[in-house]
Amino acid sequence: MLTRIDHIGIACFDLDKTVDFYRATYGFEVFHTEVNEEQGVREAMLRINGTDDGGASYIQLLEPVREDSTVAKWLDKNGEGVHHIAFGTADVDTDSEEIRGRGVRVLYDEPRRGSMDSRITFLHPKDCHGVLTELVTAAASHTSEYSSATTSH
Ligand code: MC0
Repeated sequence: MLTRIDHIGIACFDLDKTVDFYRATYGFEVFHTEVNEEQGVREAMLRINGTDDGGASYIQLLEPVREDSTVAKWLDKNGEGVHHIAFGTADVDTDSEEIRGRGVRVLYDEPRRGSMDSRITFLHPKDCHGVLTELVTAAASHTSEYSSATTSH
């Protein structure tokens, strides 16, 4: 079951400058950064809020690290902007198979590694009314980190 917005992915040309914009304009701070070589991106996760299923919601800023990455290709065509949305689920395997059974193309046979050791897959934008859609199961460590933070309040 999809229970939350995990993140909104925003493609940018210059990650550091874009992070500066989000910090100066909205006061959002970077929660996590990494390079995902498989996906060809350098990314910053700006944590917006925790959610009651133990996950969280983020803005994900994405800068390509290779000319042949999907984000580089998308930036060439569209310029900067919203690249995808991601829904959070406790079970990306089951949900992606159910959605595949409804006739939507799921891009990976098995979920792959996403930000912060999450497990991710994507749905083809042409089957989702023009929106590249990602499904995410957060790593258990991040889920428990949030749970313990909320139970202490
Ligand atoms: C492409 N299209 C999109 C789109 N990307 N539409 C909406 N949003 C997007 N982001 C459209 C194109 O405009 C085109 O439409 C058609 O889809 C085919 O696109 P293409 O430019 O020819 O590119 P393809 O077919 O080679 O690849 C598109 C595809 C690819 C969605 C399969 O981008 C993909 O595999 N994406 C999933 C992986 C990904 O995006 N990784 C980066 C984020 P027309 O009408 O012109 O035919 S990694 C990430 O986010 C991780 C780190 C995480 O969250 O943890």
